[in-house]
This record gives sequence, structure tokens and C-alpha cells, in this order.
Amino acid sequence: MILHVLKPRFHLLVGLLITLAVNSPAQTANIVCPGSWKQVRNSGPSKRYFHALAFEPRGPHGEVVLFGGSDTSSNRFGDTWTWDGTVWIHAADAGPSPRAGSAMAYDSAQGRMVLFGGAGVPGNPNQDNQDTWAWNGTKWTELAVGGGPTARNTSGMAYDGMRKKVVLFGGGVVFVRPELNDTWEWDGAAWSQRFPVSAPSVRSEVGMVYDGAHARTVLFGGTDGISQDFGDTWTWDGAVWTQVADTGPSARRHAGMAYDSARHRTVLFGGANGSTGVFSGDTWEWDGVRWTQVATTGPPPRGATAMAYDKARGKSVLFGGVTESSVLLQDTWEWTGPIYACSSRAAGDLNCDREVDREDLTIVESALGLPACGAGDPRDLNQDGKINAQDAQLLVNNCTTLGCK
Ligand SMILES: [Ca+2]
Ligand SMILES: [Ca+2]
Repeated sequence: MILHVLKPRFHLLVGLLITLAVNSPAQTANIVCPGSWKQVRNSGPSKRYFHALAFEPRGPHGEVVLFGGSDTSSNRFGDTWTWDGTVWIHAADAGPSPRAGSAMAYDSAQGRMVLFGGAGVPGNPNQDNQDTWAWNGTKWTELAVGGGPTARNTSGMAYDGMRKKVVLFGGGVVFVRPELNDTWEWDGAAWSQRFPVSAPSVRSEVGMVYDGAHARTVLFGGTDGISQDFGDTWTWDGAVWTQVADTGPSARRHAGMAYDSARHRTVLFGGANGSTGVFSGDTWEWDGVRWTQVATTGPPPRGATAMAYDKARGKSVLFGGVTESSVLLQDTWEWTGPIYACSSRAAGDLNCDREVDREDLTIVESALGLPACGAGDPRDLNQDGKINAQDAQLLVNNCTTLGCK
């Protein structure tokens, strides 16, 4: 839900814990080199929260796309920005009506960004939208579709690359309770509602990403919009929602969440608990089985933030949000994730999948210029104490698959 209501609450965990069988157990939860946050900008899009953020691969690299959001006086934004790792570019003002809490994901099969819903129509910032839009890198086009999800805001959305579907879950309607827990899929042309036998409880402001290594959409937390925030983790395989954890990050709504496809990790940062009023600044990673807290410091604690993984540069990008004292933010941060231990590691295999390939090269490139974390830093292939271009070249020489260079 868009409106923040802080109320006393009690915590209740529901559901059955089922542990996923994972077929790539070589990467362990032990960290060899810690991750690091870096603030890279404090300008660009105006300060805001409830904005949408997602990565689009385009041209030789690609960029992170930001759309819309709100200030704390319910002034909605309809601007589109792109982040290329160096600068924010104001890319468009035309497009979906100014709004907050849109859901956005990049549809790789169609080669375009897809956006659904959000709160804000001309003259009424609290009316929810039911429209579907596509961003082609230059402009927004409204896709003419009938049916589809009802008008709503703050749904979860992720792109299932294996099944080539945009998955949408739940959300809320301003001033209306309860929140929703319906599951929908967009195939590039039409929305279809799915009717799984079970699903996460009604909620909005979840974190949702697609975990390509496990071929699952991952959903974390959210709020029922009344009295309860959640700390449970679920996965969707296209047919079944399964609760896979009830431990990990504390109960919260609207954390930043992104999937690091090079390191095969879902990254979560911050979020707020509307009942306790606690705003978080912790960083966690999900490996398909369990959550590991990987940082306690970094960006200041915040809620209603957004995060996306920059696949070209191997970093998770965080922008904006709101602090516990209702101060809006416009800072940009990048997370270079930790390196985990492998049960046995071939030189250059940084994500422990027994291949030395483009993913591993991305991991080295994301850390260029950093000092090695120690004598055993697997990114420092020439062991000169620095992660540098020589390491990237050595890794390319070790490549076991085509397309590494
Ligand atoms: Ca690898
Ligand atoms: Ca080196």
C-alpha cells in the first residue's frame, strides 16, 4: 500500500518450511571476501520514494531505468531516467501518468521494459491504474490489453527468463483493504491469471526477483497493509508457490531487492517495518536455500527504496527512499557483492559453478581497482594484491566456454 500507517503489531509466521533441493551445491555460505557498498552519486532524479527501478540490456551494455515515484506530499512523478554506471540521464517525461508504486521488469524475449499500474491519475494521486506500458529505450507505449490484473499499486514483479513470462503478485489499492494475493503472468501480448493451490498471504510492497540459477521467482516479505509486516520467503516455479524460509531478514516491507546473475545471489537491502517503525540498513543475500547477512553498514536505513542489478557492470544499484524521520533521499549506491567459498575451486571460477565464463569475468570487472581482500582473494589471479586488468586477462585465458571474451 502507498499510505504508511504505523500501528502496533505482533509477529506471526505461517506456513510450512520446505527446503529446496539445489543442484549446484559447490558454492557455500562461507564468505571469502566481503562485499562493499559505495555511494556513487547524490544527484540525478529528484528525491523520492515508491519509484520503480529495473535493468535493461541495450546496446553494448545497458542501463538501469528509473520511473516515477512520489514525494511525501503525494506529488506523483512521471519522469524516466537511466543510469549507466556514471551519470543519470533524464530520458523522458511523456509516458504513464505520474504515479507511485508501479511494478516494472525487463521482458528479455520482447526486448522491452514492462510496467504495470501504480497510484496516480491526473487530478487524483490516490487513484490506482490498471494499465500496462512498454519502454523501448526511447519512449513509452501503452499496450492495449483487455482484462489483466485489477487496478493496484506496489505489486511484486519479476521476469521469468526460463518461461519467458513477466510474473506479477499481489499489491494493494489506496484506501481499500485487504491487500491482494493473486498471481498473474504476462507473455508479451496478454495477461493470464494463474490459480495456484497456495500462495503467500495477501500483501503489498514485497521484494520480488527472478533467480535464474534456480529457475524460480523469489518473493520476500511485504505488508498486509493493516497490522502486519512479513519476513517469509517464497518461490514460484510457474505452477506452485512454496514457502522456502521463515528466517532471514526481519519482517519488513519495500526492501530493495535485486538478483545478481553473475554471483547467483538475490540481494536485499533495507526496508521498513510499518508496525514497529523500525527502518533497516542491513544487507542480506539468498542463495536458493538460506539468507546470509552480508553487511550491517552501507546506505543509511530506509524504506520504500528500489534496487536493480546492473548486469553489464556486475553491481546492484540502489536509489532513494525515505528515512525513519520522513526525509526523502536521492542518493545512488552500488553493491559489489561478496565472494563465497567453493567446496573446490578451479582458478577463475568465482561463483563455483565449475565453469570459467562471462559471469566470472563480470565479477572480476565489478571489483577492478579494489585491493585484494587477502592473500586468498580468488579474484586476484596474479596475486599482486590488486584486482586489476591483468586478472581479467588471466581469467579470459582460463575461459572454459565460448563467449567469455
Ligand atoms: Ca563460474
Ligand atoms: Ca591482480
